[in-house]
Amino acid sequence: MLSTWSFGAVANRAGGPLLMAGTGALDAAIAAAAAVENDPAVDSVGIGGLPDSSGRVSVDASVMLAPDRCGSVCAVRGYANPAAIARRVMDRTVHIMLAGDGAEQFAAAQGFTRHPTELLTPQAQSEFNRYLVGRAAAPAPSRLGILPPMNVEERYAEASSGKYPVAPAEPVSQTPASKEPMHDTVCILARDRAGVLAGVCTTSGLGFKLAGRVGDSPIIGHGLYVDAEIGGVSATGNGELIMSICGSFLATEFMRQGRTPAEALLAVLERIRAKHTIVDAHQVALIAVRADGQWASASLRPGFSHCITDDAGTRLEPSPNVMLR
Ligand code: SD4
Repeated sequence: MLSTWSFGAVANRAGGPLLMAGTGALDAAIAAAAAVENDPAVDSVGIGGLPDSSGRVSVDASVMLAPDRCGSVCAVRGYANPAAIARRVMDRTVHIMLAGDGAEQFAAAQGFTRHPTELLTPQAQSEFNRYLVGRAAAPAPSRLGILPPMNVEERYAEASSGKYPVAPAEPVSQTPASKEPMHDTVCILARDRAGVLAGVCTTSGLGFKLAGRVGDSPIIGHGLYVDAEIGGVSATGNGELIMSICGSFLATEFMRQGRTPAEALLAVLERIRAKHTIVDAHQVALIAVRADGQWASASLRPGFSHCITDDAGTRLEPSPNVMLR
């Protein structure tokens, strides 16, 4: 079982023993995901997730075994375990993805219980209050997910008002951000004793995202892709960077072409670097497990850890494959 960030240890502690005891890959991965989703101390997934810019928490998740066995939900409010709901979408519907109200109605019909506080913990509420103070004090539109005016009419109308200063892109610094806070997703790849590979990706999305914004995590091929014959990949970090190049699908295809998991992940990060202006706040990290069990993680910047559970035990380790050192 391979998972993302330091809170991957919460996942692996719950799911790893199941896997070792012979539980199937998907069941073990969903149990691992639920442990993180239900942990209010993790400010990025399920209960305790940071809210959007309107102050409400919404969650996204996907699960995948193979191109014909996948499911996801996005923009779901009030349900702590979107990974399990995504699995029901896979198992009980002819669809792959349900969004918003419809996903919530489906969850209720499937017997999931709505969380009494809509997942917002006092800690997340106080982070939100701090965010509001910061937003009022220093409006930096690009950091709030709102770009400066982009079209000609807006630029013309706003030019004299100074209302939307156009911030220059921040350069990549020599000392890249290496802290883990602000990271928001647990990705889990599990390979069971029978060699079945399963992936789960679950998140409350980027903290303080615009209401309605959906990232890579619930979209098959972006935050997660599994092709049983080749392997599986899952991604975390700035969803917009990952989505722009179909990150998890691309890495899987690189493995299909014969690259090792580490080579495939670094090639995806290279593609992101080539196609974007990378700023200090950007981070992307990926994990991969090939069908034969070979695995790797990689990240754009230092500060990313994976958690691995195998026959030698469970280890939380910094990823050795870092693109921008
Ligand atoms: C998103 N990729 O919603 C997620 C967030 C994340 O570390 O993984 N942050 O864009």
